[in-house]
Amino acid sequence: MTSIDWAKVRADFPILAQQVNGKPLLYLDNAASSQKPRAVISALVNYYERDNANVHRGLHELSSRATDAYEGARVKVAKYLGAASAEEIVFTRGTTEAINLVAQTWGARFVREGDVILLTEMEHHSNLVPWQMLAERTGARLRFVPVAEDGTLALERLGDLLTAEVKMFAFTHISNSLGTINPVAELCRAARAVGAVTLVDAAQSIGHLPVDVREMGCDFLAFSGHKMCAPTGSGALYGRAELLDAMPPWHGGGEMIVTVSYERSTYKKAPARFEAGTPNIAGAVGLGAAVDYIEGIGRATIFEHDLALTRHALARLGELPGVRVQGPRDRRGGLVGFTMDAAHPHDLTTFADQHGLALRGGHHCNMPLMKKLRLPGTTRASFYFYNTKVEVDRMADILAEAVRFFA
Ligand code: C6P
Repeated sequence: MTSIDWAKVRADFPILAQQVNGKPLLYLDNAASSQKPRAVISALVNYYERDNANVHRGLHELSSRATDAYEGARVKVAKYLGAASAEEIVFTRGTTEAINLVAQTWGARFVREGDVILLTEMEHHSNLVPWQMLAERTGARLRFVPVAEDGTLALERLGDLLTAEVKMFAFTHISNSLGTINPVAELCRAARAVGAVTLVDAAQSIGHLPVDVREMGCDFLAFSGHKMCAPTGSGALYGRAELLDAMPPWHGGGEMIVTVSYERSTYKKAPARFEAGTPNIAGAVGLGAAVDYIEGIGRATIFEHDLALTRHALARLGELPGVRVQGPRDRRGGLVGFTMDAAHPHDLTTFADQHGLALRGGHHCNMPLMKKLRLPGTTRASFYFYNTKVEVDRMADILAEAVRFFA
């Protein structure tokens, strides 16, 4: 057991020490976006106060510092993901952009009419809509691995679904509404056996548990910086070098070309090929600082902490009449989605806000899944390492009050 002074860690997050609606802020909406520690905020301030310039093009001191900081962040992200090299990391605005990049470029090159894109029924809209758009353009078909009663994937169906026509199997690591942790390595192995390429949506796992692309055996992995203590608008796509280099460019413009004439252009290799124009330099610098910060605590330690809070939350929610938790009981990430018989998720979430408690209520960008579950949505509490057991108890007390209020 690693010994961490969690109170000291929490003090690194200035935003948490405030009152909301006259009550101490109880921030349990971390699956939507995490808060930022001083180390990340300072990295942004330092960058803008000392090093700010454009990257890759300037032959002056500040530009070379900015370039070093930007490319240094790429190396950090590559290590964090266990990638073979920094060339396998394409900076993006986040998970959504990373998945769209793959659907549009890899899809344009490799997907044809009659091919199948395999997804799961628990995908966030950002790992569904881009594939629907690709299917519309190409005549490919979508298939879905069902979600079973207990909120896990019905893996016994995989044999029927993962056939030779499947070109891509794209699935989430952790469901943002059910909390299910999918067996990524097993799914990637099964996909490889039929020659399908894999994409892992790591939006909900990236800052919460160890993620190693080579251990997983995935071809692509997408994540957002803002869910792992980094600035909004930062994130990355990991892609195996061989695949990235086989993909056509996406956005055209500066920095992604080798030669340009009035008629045509030739393009750089990845990752520059996919990073046209001036990138989010400060965002990447902040992302690098977030990687350092998280690694300073340790992802396995963060996962243990998440899990302890989740178990405690499940126990406390289990005491409340008319409250039903969605998703698996055991193996799950640090979030709990639930319904309360007496209250619509939006009303319950608004009630919580009156008490300084930030939850999320609604379909969580999982509309088809909510429809399948016959739910208008859920209310979701999602934890991070700066949350405490005392906060989970306070949440339970507020929800108990809501049960009485809405009765
Ligand atoms: N889920 C949530 O509250 P972006 O918006 O690109 O940073 O992340 C999209 C995304 C993709 N996949 C999963 C599994 C996600 O959870 C998210 C973002 C937030 O659950 C906002 S809807």
